[in-house]
Amino acid sequence: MVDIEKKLVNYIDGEWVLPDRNNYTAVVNPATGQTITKVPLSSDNDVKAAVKSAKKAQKRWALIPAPQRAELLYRVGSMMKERKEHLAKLLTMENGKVLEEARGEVQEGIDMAFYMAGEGRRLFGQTTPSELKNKFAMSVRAPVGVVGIITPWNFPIAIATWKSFPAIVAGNAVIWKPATETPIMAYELAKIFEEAGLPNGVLNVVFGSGSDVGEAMVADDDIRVISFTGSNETGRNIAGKCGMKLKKVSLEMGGKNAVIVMDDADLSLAVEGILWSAFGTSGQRCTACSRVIVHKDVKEELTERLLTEMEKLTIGNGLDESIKVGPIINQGALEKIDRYVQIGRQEGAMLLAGGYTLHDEKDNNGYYYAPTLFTDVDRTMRIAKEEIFGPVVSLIEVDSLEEAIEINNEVSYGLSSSIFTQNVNQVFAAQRDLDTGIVYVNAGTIGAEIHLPFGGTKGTGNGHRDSGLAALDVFTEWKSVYVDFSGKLQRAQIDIEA
Ligand code: UN1
Repeated sequence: MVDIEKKLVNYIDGEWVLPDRNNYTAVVNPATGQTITKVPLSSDNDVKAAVKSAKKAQKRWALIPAPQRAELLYRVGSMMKERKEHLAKLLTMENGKVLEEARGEVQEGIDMAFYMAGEGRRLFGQTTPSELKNKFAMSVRAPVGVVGIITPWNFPIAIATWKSFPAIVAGNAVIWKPATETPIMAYELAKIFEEAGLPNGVLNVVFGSGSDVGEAMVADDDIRVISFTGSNETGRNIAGKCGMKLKKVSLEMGGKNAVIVMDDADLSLAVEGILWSAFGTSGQRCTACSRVIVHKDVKEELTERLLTEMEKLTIGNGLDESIKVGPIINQGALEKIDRYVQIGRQEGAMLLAGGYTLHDEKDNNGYYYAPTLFTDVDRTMRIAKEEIFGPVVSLIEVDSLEEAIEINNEVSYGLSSSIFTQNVNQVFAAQRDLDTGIVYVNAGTIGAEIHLPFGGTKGTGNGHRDSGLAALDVFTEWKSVYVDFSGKLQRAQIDIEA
């Protein structure tokens, strides 16, 4: 068995196995700076072993009827539900997000389990008439084979369920590389699958870095899909390599999400929405609000109200239920956020709140950043265009809805957007014209539900979607099947006379 207080090991072919080389890195609780456990830095040999086991297992797994494969997901969902509190606490410890949000993330995984289990009894294909007599035509979803999933540290369990559950219910076997910062959720989820009775080799977890494990997965011809959530740079690198190999790749790479506040908005609601979207998870969501595009007539009032509410935010260790904003994942991320704040100052934006790192009084080795608000931000500034991935918001003033939409759309990302207005015409115009994969009306930019497609336009991805039914398109191939029961050779397009 694995003693997670000492170190984690890989999960390959239904066994917990030591990595190929004796190389580990520390897993640190970002709230305290203390080491929780160690995680293997595996090599391409570990990936090869995982692929070998997955190839063998997948053939058998695909022959099990989908409703039975789904039974297993029901069990996984039920076990996650029973262990929700346990999982949430571990998630807070390895990732830092506050307990309430950790519970929410685990719930997202539970929802995904039950939703995808339902798909085991649907997995709808299509039937369509043939152009020929006595011939039947249909298209069915076939599993792709062995698929690779690469998941980030900011949603270590939810995003893993968005990818692995549809893959598994559709009859694939999975090689999973979790982020090295947050391997405990991967360990816990794999353990749940094991206890739920998943056949050996259908899910394999290989811990390690992107440059070793990730690259080996991309390079391996037996892995037919790579589904990745993470940074833009890494995603583009993966896309390039997969492109040359004609390997299917699904990418989700962040956002520069805006809340638009119109002059008729319910300002109390808008403030709540902005606070939750911008400072929840310390801004470390792909969907986090990092721009507020505000109508000039309500700018002053909105700013004042925001500042008043920001002062009330409690910052610290997320295990303490009174805390609203947890730590930043690590020192590197903290420095990146601070660099952006310095850039914002140099660019001439006015800093109204925050703008500094801080220490929790009890856990003074954690990585904390004060919720930060800039105003007088010009749309051309870097802080208005680049993803910061931290608790930093830029206020941009506009005169009209048209201008707000133009500014929302001119960044290179297109994940999430939101508008606060009570004008129904503006609602419909905005939902049509905002160039993002997710649009909210009178709600912040975060809080996507798992049965809708998740992803975005432009630099956010490459057209695929996580979760929702769309996830099945990533993990299945369309197979067109023709059954000719005429007893003679009928040539399509030629023997078409009635
Ligand atoms: C992410 O930040 O990559 O919509 C995922 C949300 C969450 C998922 C975020 N349900 O904010």
